[in-house]
Amino acid sequence: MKKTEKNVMEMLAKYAQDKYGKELKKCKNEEIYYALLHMTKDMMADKKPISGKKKIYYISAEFLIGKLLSNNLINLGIYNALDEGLAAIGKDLSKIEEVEPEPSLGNGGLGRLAACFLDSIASLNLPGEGIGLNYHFGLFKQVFRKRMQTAEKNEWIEDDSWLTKTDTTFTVCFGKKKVKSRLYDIDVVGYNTGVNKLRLFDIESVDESLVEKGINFDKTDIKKNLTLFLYPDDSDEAGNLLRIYQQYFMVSNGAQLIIKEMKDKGYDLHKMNQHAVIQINDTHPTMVIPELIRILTQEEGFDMDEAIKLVSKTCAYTNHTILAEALEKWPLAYLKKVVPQLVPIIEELNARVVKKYKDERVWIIDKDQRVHMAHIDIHYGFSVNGVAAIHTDILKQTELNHFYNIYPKKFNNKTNGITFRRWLLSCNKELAAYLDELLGEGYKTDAMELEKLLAYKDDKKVLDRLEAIKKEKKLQLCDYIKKNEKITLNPDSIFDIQIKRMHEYKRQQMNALYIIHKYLEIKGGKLPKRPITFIFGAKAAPAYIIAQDVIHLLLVMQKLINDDPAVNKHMQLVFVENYNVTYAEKLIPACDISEQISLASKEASGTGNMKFMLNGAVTLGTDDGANVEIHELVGDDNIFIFGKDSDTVIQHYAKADYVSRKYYEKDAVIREAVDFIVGDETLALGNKKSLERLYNELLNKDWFMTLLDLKEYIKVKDKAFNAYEKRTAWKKMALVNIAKAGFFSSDRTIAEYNRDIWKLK
Ligand code: 26Q
Repeated sequence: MKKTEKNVMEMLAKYAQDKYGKELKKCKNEEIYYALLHMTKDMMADKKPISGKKKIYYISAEFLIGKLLSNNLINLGIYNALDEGLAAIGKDLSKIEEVEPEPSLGNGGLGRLAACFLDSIASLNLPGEGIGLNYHFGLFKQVFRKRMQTAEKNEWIEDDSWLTKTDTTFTVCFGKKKVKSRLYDIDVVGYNTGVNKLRLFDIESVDESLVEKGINFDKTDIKKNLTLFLYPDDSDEAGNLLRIYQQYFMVSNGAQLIIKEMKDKGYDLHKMNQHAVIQINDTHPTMVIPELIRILTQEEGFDMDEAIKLVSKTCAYTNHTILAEALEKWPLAYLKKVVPQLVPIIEELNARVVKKYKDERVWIIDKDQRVHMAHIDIHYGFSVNGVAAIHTDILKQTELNHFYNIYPKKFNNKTNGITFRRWLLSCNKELAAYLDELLGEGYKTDAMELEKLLAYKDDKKVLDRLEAIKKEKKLQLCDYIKKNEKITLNPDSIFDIQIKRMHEYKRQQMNALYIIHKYLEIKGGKLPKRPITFIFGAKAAPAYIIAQDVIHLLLVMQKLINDDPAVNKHMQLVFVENYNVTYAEKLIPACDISEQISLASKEASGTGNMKFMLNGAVTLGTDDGANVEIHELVGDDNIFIFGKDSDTVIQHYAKADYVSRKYYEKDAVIREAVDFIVGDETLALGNKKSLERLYNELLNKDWFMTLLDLKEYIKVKDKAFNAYEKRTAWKKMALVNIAKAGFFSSDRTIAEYNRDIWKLK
């Protein structure tokens, strides 16, 4: 036994003895998990907090952190020692990790990005904190009933958890209503560095018993419900008001915390921007700007001009979307109801803009008395960034062009990244170990070193080993899916995976139409060269009806295909239930073809695309978001690109000349696939209303232009499946994708944020 292994095992044995009064060997996995949790928390508490003159506060409504045990152990440098030590006494660390519930604090990309960023900020030894909310049930748990999505509360907080209750409390006022907050911390340990914190605020008076059936609850009593759920249904006024309550609660606590820290450290508040930089993650935390101005002017004696200037030098904004419906515009009347104290500040901010600019498109309050949150950020922050090159270009040239003309210097790009600690070292230990062997461990801190792998492009031994690792990960996934979905998959088939939030712009419905097409081909006797397994994972917002219909269609197809012995030999379909970070960690390493098929111009970046690439999958995608940069890095030969480009799509919107029915009418293949949605086979298994609604949507609206790209998608997807048969060439493609993934390390992204925006050290 090596020294560290002996030490950590001895330490763990002591924790187990103290807590359960028994030998480690006699402990159940669950007991070992809690012993490890306490040991790890104590080790992190003993580590040096990362400090410095200036700190980044990353404020975000979502932090999709995933399970923490494995990552914390890796970053503390004790994973392998524990893994081996536990194995020596007949215990399996990967089974122990399963005991941990996954925190449910995010929807998707934006929340997961925030979590990757916290890991990289700490790993680059930069002082930084996440500021957010401690949602008790977070995002709903997805349960399928009658092949439909239903939503249940997602309980993740246990008595023993990574959360540490602190003594910090604040009072947050909503007009005359006062609410007491309480701060909970989660330690964020960097890779071989020190510790930062994720600070999650809660209400003291939260009442979990308010939740009725599913995720319904009384939306009126905010003293009890404020932190129950993430993004409760926003289809009605009460839901919208609750979102504003949550947002203000988050930023008011954040602002109070930042000011308190400044004072505790003896800093001059007038120099706030030298000690703090606030990154506003999408518009959800925008109210931090007027809130800070309010506090400085009303409680700290600043005059308005200085307060505005100072806050503007402290706040920076990241945009994550160009979808009009996702850009927050709150009716001024709602703000008056929830946060009347901010309204005069927002009106003042608007008045200054109106005085300076005649162009109404840049005003904060529009003629319908709606407050455009992004406009506050752009006028009163010092930096505006998009999250991939094409996304930033579109912001500059179209969506935010009138702002870009005013503030060209504020705009900058920060292409997203992912933490390789979670998305390689933790979720694909087999691949990481092999890379260690081939390349040394330098790539773990300098991801660009992965390029050294290119030297092995023609080395049969290396290619075969990569293939063997992929096979192993597929077998592990098959086991997991068997256990969770009760479906037996064929590990020798091609794994084609689309996992992400369910949304029309991401076009899962286009993938569904391909699957229908393939099903019809197989029924007609045209068989694929090798069986294909189509895998989906996605949650749809409870109020987003068409997205629910797409889930329904796919679950109907799943039943139809998997139950048909003539078909299931050649293709299988599984839509995994309750897709989350934990599931992603199993799915991504097992993937052959990564589906990134959004309508060009609509996916700001995507980050799943990067995770798949890093794990040796080949992308089938449109030139959208970060796919464009993946395409540039790997070249035409190592990616499958299809579809109309973003300029063409933007033109279609500008001219309003896309008519989906035309594509349906002129092409028999498209017609057959679309008609199948409401054919006898599907209606026998599915809900008529839902399937007809989806059919009509595709024919009469198809806002995200599914039928525009369907034919080319079918062609290029078939090409990808055929390419898979040229095994050596395919394995080379996988190798090139891994080798070129280094650019997408969030360490690179964070280094750029720091160099251009935060300027911490
Ligand atoms: C807004 C108003 C009302 C209700 C909900 C919302 C809302 C909630 C969540 C708007 C947006 C979100 C989340 C957005 C998101 O996850 N965006 C993704 O961000 C990733 C990280 O930058 C990108 O990679 C993805 O392309 C982008 O879709």
